Amino acid sequence: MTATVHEVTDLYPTRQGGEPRVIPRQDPVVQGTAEQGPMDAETLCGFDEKGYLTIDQLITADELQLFRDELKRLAEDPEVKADERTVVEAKSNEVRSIFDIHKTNEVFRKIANDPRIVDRARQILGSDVYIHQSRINYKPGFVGKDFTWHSDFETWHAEDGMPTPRAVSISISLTDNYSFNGPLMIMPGSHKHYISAVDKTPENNHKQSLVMQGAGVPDPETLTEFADKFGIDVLEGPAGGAIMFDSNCMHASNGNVTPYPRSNVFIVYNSVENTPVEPFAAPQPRPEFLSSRDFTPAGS
Ligand code: 6CS
Ligand code: FE
Repeated sequence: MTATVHEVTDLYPTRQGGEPRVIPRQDPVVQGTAEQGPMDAETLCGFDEKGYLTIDQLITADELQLFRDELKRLAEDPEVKADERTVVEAKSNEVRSIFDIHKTNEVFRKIANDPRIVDRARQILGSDVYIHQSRINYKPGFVGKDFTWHSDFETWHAEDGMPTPRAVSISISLTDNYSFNGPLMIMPGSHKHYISAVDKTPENNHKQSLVMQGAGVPDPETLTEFADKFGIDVLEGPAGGAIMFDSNCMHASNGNVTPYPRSNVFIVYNSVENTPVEPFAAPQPRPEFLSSRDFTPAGS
């Protein structure tokens, strides 16, 4: 098998064996300006510093109800459950995630291209943006499992070939996020430091990584250093709010043993100047429902 030679220099090597390493981020976090709007300088500065920002009441009560009804309908549709883009929880077989919903579902296609979100993503990334990935995370009551600590960019670099962390995610809360039902946790400031993981990427890794990530998960020692250095912000908030976070934030969420689901819709915007090349550390590219090859600018 011929080795893949990258024309693009790998500034973020990972999963090459050896020892875990921490590499300083080589790229700016915010590439747009306050003048470009809609966010002011203070908001952009906060994002640059912490790696995330919160938006109270991004969507209306009517939109929230519409999204919730759609969530219920999708989770109960046997065809959706059997689809390869749907991931179920290991034990309960309840729906854990549904990927690619900006392509397969008109309700979520619309919000994914809404200027309230796209204009913010364009401003942060300083360019036109397209949707790299979308998914609904259900985190159902009682059986919703955790998402262990990780950097999304580390996966998207290793397995999807995303060259730099010039990508931003938005998580729109469709249920109330309490301290106790598995809200998103972010280490503020961790996005400026890239953890180069050790284990190599197995063949068809996504078949297990979307249920329980293995390759790319940082080692406990480095995670402890990060937690000591950056702390852990627990992002509680009412349904309808949203969190935008840099692709290289160290983040996680705990399991949900409460009766209250923690469901969100998650959309990833990548700069059109940062489109994927060959994977940097995987035997083959992941399927299109995880890493879109449609670079049409969002919002159109
Ligand atoms: O592998 C991925 O692309 C997904 N995995 C996680 C744990 N977060 C980001 C992304 O949706
Ligand atoms: Fe993630």
